[in-house]
Amino acid sequence: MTQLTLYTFRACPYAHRVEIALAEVGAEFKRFEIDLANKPEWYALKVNPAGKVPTLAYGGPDVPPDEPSPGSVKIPESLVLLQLIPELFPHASTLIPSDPIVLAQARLFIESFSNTFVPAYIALLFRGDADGEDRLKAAMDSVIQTRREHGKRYAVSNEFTIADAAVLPFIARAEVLFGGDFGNAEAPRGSRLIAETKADPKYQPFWEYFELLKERESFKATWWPDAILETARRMFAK
Ligand SMILES: N[C@@H](CCC(=O)N[C@@H](CS)C(=O)NCC(=O)O)C(=O)O
Repeated sequence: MTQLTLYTFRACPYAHRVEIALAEVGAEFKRFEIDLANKPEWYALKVNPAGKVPTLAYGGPDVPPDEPSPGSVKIPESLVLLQLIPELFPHASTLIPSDPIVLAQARLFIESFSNTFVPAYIALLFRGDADGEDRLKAAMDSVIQTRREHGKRYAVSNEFTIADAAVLPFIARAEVLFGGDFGNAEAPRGSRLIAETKADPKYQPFWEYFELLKERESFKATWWPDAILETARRMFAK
């Protein structure tokens, strides 16, 4: 069997995309947690020179994760891995739509989310930017509009695809972190944003979509809010 080792970190939304994909395809793999506050020296030397998670070590001999072999291929970047994993297990999931047009729509959805929601989330969480709430609301609206255009159960399809796996970790973190007023936006900006959008009928389709995504077994098996909150407390000294 081909060796797979995921270098990951529970609080990281990018790594979470890959954890969801691995759970969706039912892959057997080794999971190794990299403490980003205290990275082992071998990680940048032998796994990912950028020192980032996620990274997947593919192939090579069966070695302990903390003794990585030069014989495996090390692949970083969550969106590359999100595409690769279902390609490695082509019959195991619906993550990659079989219709190339739907696949293009999934990619467009991810691209749009990466250019709107993700930077707005970072702006509000890490910098407390004054326009963070407005940007997040605009990004939520864009998710709503795309789903409305496609008229499907999930983002672009009636099946759960890479589009859904790419956005879910960020939406889930936005809810718990802003909802708990973690981050550099002064309280109660975050919790007000979450409460207001949940109460406003305009954003209801966004939160309904999130409720649907949360039902995935792949999410339930990879959702560690305690680890996320612990990391947030450490990062934001709360
Ligand atoms: N573009 C990368 C981003 C990965 C990333 O930024 N990961 C963060 C954690 S969420 C990281 O490893 N940062 C390095 C560090 O904190 O030292 C991806 O999509 O995988």
